[in-house]
Amino acid sequence: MSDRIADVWGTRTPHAKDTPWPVRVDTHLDAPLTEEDVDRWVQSACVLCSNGCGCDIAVRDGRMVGVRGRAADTVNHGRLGPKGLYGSWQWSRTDRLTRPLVRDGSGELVESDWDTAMGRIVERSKELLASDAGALSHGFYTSGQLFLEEYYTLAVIGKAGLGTPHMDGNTRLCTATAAAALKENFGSDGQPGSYGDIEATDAVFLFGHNMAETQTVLWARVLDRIHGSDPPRIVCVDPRTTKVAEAAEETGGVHLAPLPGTNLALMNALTREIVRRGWTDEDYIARHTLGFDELKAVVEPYTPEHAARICRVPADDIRRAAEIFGTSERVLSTVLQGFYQSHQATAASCAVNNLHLLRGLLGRPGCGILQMNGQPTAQNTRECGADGDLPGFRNWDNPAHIRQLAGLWNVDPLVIPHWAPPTHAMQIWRYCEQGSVKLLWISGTNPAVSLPELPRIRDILGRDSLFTVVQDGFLTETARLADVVLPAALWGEKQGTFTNVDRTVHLSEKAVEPPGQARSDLDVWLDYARRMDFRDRDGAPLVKWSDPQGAFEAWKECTRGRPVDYTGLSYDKLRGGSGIPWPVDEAAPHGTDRLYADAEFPTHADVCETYGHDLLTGGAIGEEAYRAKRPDGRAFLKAAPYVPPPETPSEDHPFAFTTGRTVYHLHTRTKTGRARQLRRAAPRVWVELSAGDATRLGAAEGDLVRLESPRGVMEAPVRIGRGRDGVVFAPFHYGYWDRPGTGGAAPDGHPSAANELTLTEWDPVSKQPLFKVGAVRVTRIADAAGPSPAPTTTASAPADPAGIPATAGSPDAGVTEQVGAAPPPKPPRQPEDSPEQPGSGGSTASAAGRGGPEGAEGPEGPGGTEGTEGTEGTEGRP
Ligand SMILES: Nc1nc2c(c(=O)[nH]1)N[C@H]1C(S)=C(S)[C@@H](COP(=O)(O)OP(=O)(O)OC[C@H]3O[C@@H](n4cnc5c(=O)[nH]c(N)nc54)[C@H](O)[C@@H]3O)O[C@H]1N2
Ligand SMILES: Nc1nc2c(c(=O)[nH]1)N[C@H]1C(S)=C(S)[C@@H](COP(=O)(O)OP(=O)(O)OC[C@H]3O[C@@H](n4cnc5c(=O)[nH]c(N)nc54)[C@H](O)[C@@H]3O)O[C@H]1N2
Ligand code: SF4
Ligand SMILES: [Mo]
Repeated sequence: MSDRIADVWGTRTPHAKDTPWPVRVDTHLDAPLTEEDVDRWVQSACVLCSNGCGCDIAVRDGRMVGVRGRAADTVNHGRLGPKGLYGSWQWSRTDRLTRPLVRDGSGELVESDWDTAMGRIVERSKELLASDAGALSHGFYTSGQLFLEEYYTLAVIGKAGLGTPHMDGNTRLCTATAAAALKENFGSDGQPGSYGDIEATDAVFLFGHNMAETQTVLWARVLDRIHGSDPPRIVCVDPRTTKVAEAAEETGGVHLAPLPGTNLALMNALTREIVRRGWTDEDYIARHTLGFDELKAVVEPYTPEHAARICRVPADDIRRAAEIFGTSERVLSTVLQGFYQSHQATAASCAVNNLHLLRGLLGRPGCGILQMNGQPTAQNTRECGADGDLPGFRNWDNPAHIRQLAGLWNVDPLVIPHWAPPTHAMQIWRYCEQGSVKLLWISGTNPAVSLPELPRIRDILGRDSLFTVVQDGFLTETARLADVVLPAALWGEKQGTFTNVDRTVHLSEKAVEPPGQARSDLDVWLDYARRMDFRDRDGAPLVKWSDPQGAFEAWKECTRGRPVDYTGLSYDKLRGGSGIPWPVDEAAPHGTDRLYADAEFPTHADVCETYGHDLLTGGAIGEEAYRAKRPDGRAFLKAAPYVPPPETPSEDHPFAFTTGRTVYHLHTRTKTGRARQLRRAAPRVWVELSAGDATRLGAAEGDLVRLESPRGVMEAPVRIGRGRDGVVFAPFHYGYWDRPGTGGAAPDGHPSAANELTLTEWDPVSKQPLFKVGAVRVTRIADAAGPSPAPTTTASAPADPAGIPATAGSPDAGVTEQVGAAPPPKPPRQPEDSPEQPGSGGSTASAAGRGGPEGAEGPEGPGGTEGTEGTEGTEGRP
């Protein structure tokens, strides 16, 4: 048994480059149960991050009692991380919402029933639709954590039933930049790379991505290469000394620790260096890209010395990083929130895409780009158009795309909002503040903790002019401020599919009944559509399905011929196997590992998802200007000059403030805070100061400090950490649901949410808010009551470990790891998919084997873990 709180990544299974990643099956069951006690194993995939690890849910007496990684899954080869092991199911028996709640005469939320709650919503909805405000009075703010079928249903209701442009997800806070950067360079959303690139690569660049804590199983995959022969070098761009940064040092790579908010200056210098040193693929650039000359001109001023002054990193480190990128045969890049949640997010993320284009490192094993997602189903929010996109990666500005949707849904094209770009979340909240959005339906997100500038958000949610519906499994901070609360069935309690970062689609089966009267989000929206009586042109019901599979089939039609083609998938095909990456169509019936192998990009004006933007200002490029460039399948090289962030340290607020995550919690902790082992591992908030800054402030480990920004206050004990001077870091996980009734002023007097401090600003292209840049003042306010509660196993490890207890699990944290079970069967993708074969819709299918190069996932292996390979249905006991 291993303790996966203390040992986050589990036992190493090292292997050489271009060899398969060994299988290790991780199982955790509620102590003292053993596999003998499990009634059924039900196929699923973990929804606690974007990695999408395949797992089976253990069910006993109708309840979830544990999980086991699926050996056959191409994503995880059996492994699970701490969140997946402990946090994916333990919340299921806790204080769930079991009945709808509505406000009574005195303004209290009281238990009610579905008829009353839905009746109130529908009454309000109809009243508003009949008023002058019409559909523009309705806003939807959804999630990256529901299922594909739910998003698509919501999108059809919003876009064709109501006709409101005010629909977005918390994906705006999460992966809006991933989508934006992919669209700007390649013409459409869709990750080029595959996780299998890890097996084949020579260098991994992580840009603002703490993979070690936020996709732990993907990091285990990297670690197994690092510990094998011919390891890749790691380059980490992060102001903190994360485990990724440590690996950079260990592998002879580079840790660049830029001041928050300076990423683009660094990227411009890396680009300039690669161009000037001649590490480019001139032929690839000439044949497959546009914009090289402009790019060279933009980056020209960014000498390593110039960028070094802006970023406060050594110029030689920039040169070394450029050299590793420029001279490694194969490079894999990942990008995440350190880049996305910043003021020049899209420009900096496009710069990563540029680097790959400049070297022609795309579409081949080991040469992937992963513009990461964070949430498990964020990809689907984007694909299905439950956010500010149109379903199937269609272009709102292209009338032919609108006609396609209108035909599919059998509605008048004019119903589908497309007279202006879809409204992004930050603007929806602004409309709520101004009073023009009067009904806000929030599902699967907890904005009273996760949005920037919480004092403002609480104020908006508290307004009488706004009728708020909150659909969640728990009484969150946000739910407490709602007019109607709808109890949602959660993961394991409903069926549906979702898609991870490398486009791999999984089916998650229903394992247990939801508690009380809780219903799936799908059922709630189907009920709303029925009660609203949305109709198509012929008077038939607009939404023509009544269950998840029906929604999936409808969705498949919506993707036909688009880059995101699902037409070759089915629930049955997803059963028993191991995850299949889209596009899956006639040309690629078994899925597609890598996009753009033949360097044919979906940039044709008739195909592309956007005509693009100016990266500096966000100004939209019109159709005519776009067509005039004749991109015709070539990718765009796009650059912008660096400008400083809107808030920088000043005399009043001398520290740069940045925020993020710890390995043990997901976001606002509604699930992980209810999982025993995870709660104990990171029980309360802390803030991280560098040793130098702590000394200057007279603060010792554990001392209580107050952080103040121009917007709010946060108070927490100090971890004297290993970050760079001048930067304060705080995890944003700690709202107040576990100390109820406080609306932001915590009962212990110490406001603990990092977003009390953050600012209402966003990237001009992706509109993603800037959680990683801000400025604060720090004051020491009380002596330590002991060391801070920050974990010691991660980036929050103390600079000086003396006297600080190491983070470890309790005896019930035991996990079995079966190393050396049979590897996943080799997916039969190779014969059908030929690299030369153009995919549909201008994108290109290619296949080089999910596990990387030929043979990387060879079928041979000893025996096999009993049951984990089982393909006879999903509920059979092994
Ligand atoms: N354990 C855990 N895993 C998760 C989640 C979780 O809540 N907990 N959430 C999931 C979701 S939705 C997401 S979006 C992902 C997020 O995954 P990540 O992006 O990896 O997580 P963050 O901690 O938000 O930020 C990553 C790093 O950015 C660094 N950073 C801060 N400012 C800057 C800057 O200006 N420049 C650069 N280069 N780096 C900077 C931080 O020090 C931090 O280490 O994680 C997913 N996985
Ligand atoms: N300061 C700061 N703020 C940040 C970030 C940061 O790095 N720094 N990161 C941002 C990012 S990347 C993200 S993704 C957001 C996350 O922010 P949120 O989305 O607000 O965080 P969660 O706690 O994941 O909230 C999800 C909610 O959905 C509920 N839920 C889970 N499954 C279901 C379901 O199937 N149906 C329904 N109806 N409800 C469900 C959960 O109980 C939970 O209340 O936070 C953002 N905020
Ligand atoms: S890496 Fe992500 S998907 Fe995999 S087990 Fe951990 S939280 Fe779940
Ligand atoms: Mo996210």
